[in-house]
Amino acid sequence: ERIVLLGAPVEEGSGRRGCLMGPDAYRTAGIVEELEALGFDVEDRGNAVRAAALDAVSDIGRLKNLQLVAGWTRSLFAAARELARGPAFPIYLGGDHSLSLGTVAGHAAVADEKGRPLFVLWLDAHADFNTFETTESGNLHGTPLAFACGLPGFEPYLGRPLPAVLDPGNVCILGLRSVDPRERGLVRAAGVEAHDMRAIDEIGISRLLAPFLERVAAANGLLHVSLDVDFLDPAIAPAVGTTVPGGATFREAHLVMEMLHDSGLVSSLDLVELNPFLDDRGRTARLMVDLTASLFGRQVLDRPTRSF
Ligand code: DIR
Ligand code: MN
Ligand code: MN
Ligand code: MN
Repeated sequence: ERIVLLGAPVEEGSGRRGCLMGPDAYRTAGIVEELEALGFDVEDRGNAVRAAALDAVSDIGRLKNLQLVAGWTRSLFAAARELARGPAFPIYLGGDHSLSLGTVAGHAAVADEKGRPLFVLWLDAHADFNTFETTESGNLHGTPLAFACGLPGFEPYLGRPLPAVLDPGNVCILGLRSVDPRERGLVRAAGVEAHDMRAIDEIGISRLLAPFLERVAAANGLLHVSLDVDFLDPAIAPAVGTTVPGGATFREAHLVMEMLHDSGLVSSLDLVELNPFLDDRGRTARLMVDLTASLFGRQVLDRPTRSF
């Protein structure tokens, strides 16, 4: 089985610098070697290059770096669409979460070509469901899920109509603990399945995830996973610009990855928001690589593959 790595050194969508070093931090932390040790044939395609910033796109109000983010969206959409059509499993090495503006759109377009529904699992402290209207920070990494779900007003990213719109009913967000007031209304109105940390505390992360995986399986869907470093508790993952206390534990995060592996449903992965400038001796980068290894089958004891 083949895995393709594509670096997406995007940092213009977050409020600070450093995510541009993310792809190389994953390489330094051994992502290629760890996946090869699991028996995969890994091809590192290096880093994507941003398309020209569109002059036609004018910066709007307090939105930060809209032209540059639109350039990244266009190049990553094209790259993801090509990789989604191929036989290998793509892993996008971020880069801030605005890279998912392009990757999710690319995978949604190809799922549409294949006549299969795309599902998205969003592992994040934040919902990333802001629009140009609702964003309080102006940071465009807070918008990718709203964009993918077809909310209005994102013309500068990729023009309109979108190649394919993600059904909000096919999205599951896990790990929430920071949602802006107006953003919360959009999440509710769209009907996205969204679980906050309290739900994880009370119900348990596996009991929240399993029914979603059952839905993906029943629909013969493709599943894109977007893993934001801030899904994790900052005590174990300090290398992110938007830490929020009370995140997923080491075991909760690995359990999600292990269940995803057992499901056999995942078809593409974003690793986002790693800011190596904020890391502590590379431990966040290494944890993200270890979580990726769990998603690709690393386990302590052999288990029969579970079906969902
Ligand atoms: C906040 C924080 N909701 C915003 N968002 C993100 O800026 O829109 N932080 N994604 O990582
Ligand atoms: Mn090892
Ligand atoms: Mn995010
Ligand atoms: Mn986040």
